[in-house]
Amino acid sequence: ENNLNVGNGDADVAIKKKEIPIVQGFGEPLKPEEAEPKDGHAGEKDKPPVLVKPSFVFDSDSPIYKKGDSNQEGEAGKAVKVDKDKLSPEEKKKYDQGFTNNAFNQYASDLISIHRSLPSNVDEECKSEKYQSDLPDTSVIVCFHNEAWSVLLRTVHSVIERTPDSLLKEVILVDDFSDMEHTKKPLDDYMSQFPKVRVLRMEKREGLIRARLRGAAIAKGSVLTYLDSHCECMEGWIEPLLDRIKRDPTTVVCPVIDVIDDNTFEYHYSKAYFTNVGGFDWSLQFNWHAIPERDRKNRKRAIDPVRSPTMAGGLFSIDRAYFEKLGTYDPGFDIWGGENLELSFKIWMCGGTLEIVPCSHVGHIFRKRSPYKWRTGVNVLKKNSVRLAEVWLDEYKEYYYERINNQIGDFGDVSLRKKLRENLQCKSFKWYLDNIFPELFVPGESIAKGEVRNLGQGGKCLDAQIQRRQKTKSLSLYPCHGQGGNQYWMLSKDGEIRRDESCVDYAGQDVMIFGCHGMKGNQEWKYDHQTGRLLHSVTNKCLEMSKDGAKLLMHVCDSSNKYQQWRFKEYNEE
Ligand code: LR7
Ligand code: MN
Repeated sequence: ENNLNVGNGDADVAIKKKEIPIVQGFGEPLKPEEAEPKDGHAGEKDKPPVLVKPSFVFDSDSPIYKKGDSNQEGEAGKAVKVDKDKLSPEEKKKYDQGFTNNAFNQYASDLISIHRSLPSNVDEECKSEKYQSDLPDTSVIVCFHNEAWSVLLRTVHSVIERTPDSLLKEVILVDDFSDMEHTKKPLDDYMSQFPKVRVLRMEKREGLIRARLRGAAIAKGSVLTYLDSHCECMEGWIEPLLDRIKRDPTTVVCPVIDVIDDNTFEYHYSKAYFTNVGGFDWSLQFNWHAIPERDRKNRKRAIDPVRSPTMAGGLFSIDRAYFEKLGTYDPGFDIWGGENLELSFKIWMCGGTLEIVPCSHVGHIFRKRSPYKWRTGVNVLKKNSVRLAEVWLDEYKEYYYERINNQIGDFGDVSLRKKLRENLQCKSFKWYLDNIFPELFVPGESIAKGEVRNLGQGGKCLDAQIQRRQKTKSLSLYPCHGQGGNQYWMLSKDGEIRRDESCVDYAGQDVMIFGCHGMKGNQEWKYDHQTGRLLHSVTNKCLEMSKDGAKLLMHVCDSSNKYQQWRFKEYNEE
């Protein structure tokens, strides 16, 4: 079962981990098609799909093994539209099975050449960029657990075909104990034609992080480049990355991660102008946000590398010796998650630099759910995050623990990791926040925090499950569960009732959740700890729970009305 819950697995405090990464501003998702008008390739949806054999049968006659001619499905990164209704019952079954097994449209991928071409509308300025000669070579390490055949092969081919031979030391495929048939002998047989590709197998399911460490242990390139197993590298992807590392081996670099649509496999090239950087929130989730003003000012061109507080995790290059010096990853991290923040914090706190390089592009299939098994009985992600917090967050770890209701559980032994931090003489987490990520809202700066309980009869708590892809949603009431999660709020000095980058907002209709804009207005509330009143400044109305506890109302303030009285779990006297 998938353990993506915060807290002790209560469904009400579940958070969603997936999101489209193209985000402009905090919590303001920008869909790829809004970023730029599409150079219309509509009108192709009625083409009947070319049928291929089941994807684990290697059949060199299948069109997907040939270099596509320009009108083959998906060429130039175009969308493949399969009309499911027109498929035979047998094909339909295959189609559904593809989604079930992978959480993306495997059926569509199986129609696309594993050598397909990608869009050519790349940033003009990148075309004329010059990189140093004698760049260091790299090992490309791809870990996978049950990756679809055509998708895995397309990942590998995009690396082999679009990395200059002199820069590609090897490709290391680490099979994290897959059980799908095609990942065994068929994969070995197929890859045996490429002297640079090595397939490494884990003897048991280790999870992504230990699989990556195993890959690193045998790698010979002077740089390590990690990719997920469902990527497509664009022409010219590696040079801009290696160039930065050659200038300074303590610079760790990420490409721009373009979205490959999980349904149509359309490749959405994201122009340099829209480059985002990584952040995180206090549930220790990675997120994207716009380049902050202070960096924007210093940039001459949109294609200049930009500092990023964190990395998404999957796609980056690092000097091999530097990775070792930093103590690689915490080998106590299981299955998935947390390692991206561990490495990010470590890079900055221990003297390195983390950058996103706008002229390097790699596509990644973003999924809405995790298709494979995690572990049963443990909240893996939480355990990884607690280890991370214990070692790197100093006193700030409490803010994460509040979010999981202090149920930190058994996180194992972290003494070696603490020793590592000591030996490297890394800076404090406070230094990191002050200097690298000053944009982050720190709960300590808040006046009140925790659950917000109504004192009327049957008093409920303010509750919202906030997914970043949703632009707006209404604030609701729910029986208080005392788990933090979706009922955790902070009252900022500016009168915002917020969780991370989301604020309670009233514009005259329903009480909503919006991205915080920092301009007070509809997001300014005055809380009176004595009376429990939550007054909305602009409208002069008070937040009220309806008598039946079903909904939130905004009414004329009435100090005798219990239903207008609220209690934050924690209040800090000035
Ligand atoms: O047990 C496992 N063993 C594995 O080898 C579980 C997963 N894996 C492999 C898997 O096959 C895949 O290649 O690990 C890779 C990552 O897993 P995904 O693709 O299911 O998850 P993801 O894309 O959401 O993963 C993101 O977060 C992870 C946290 O541990 C890693 O850092 C991934 O590398 C990261 N992916 C990216 O950064 C791509 C951009 C996503 C964003 C934002
Ligand atoms: Mn992935």
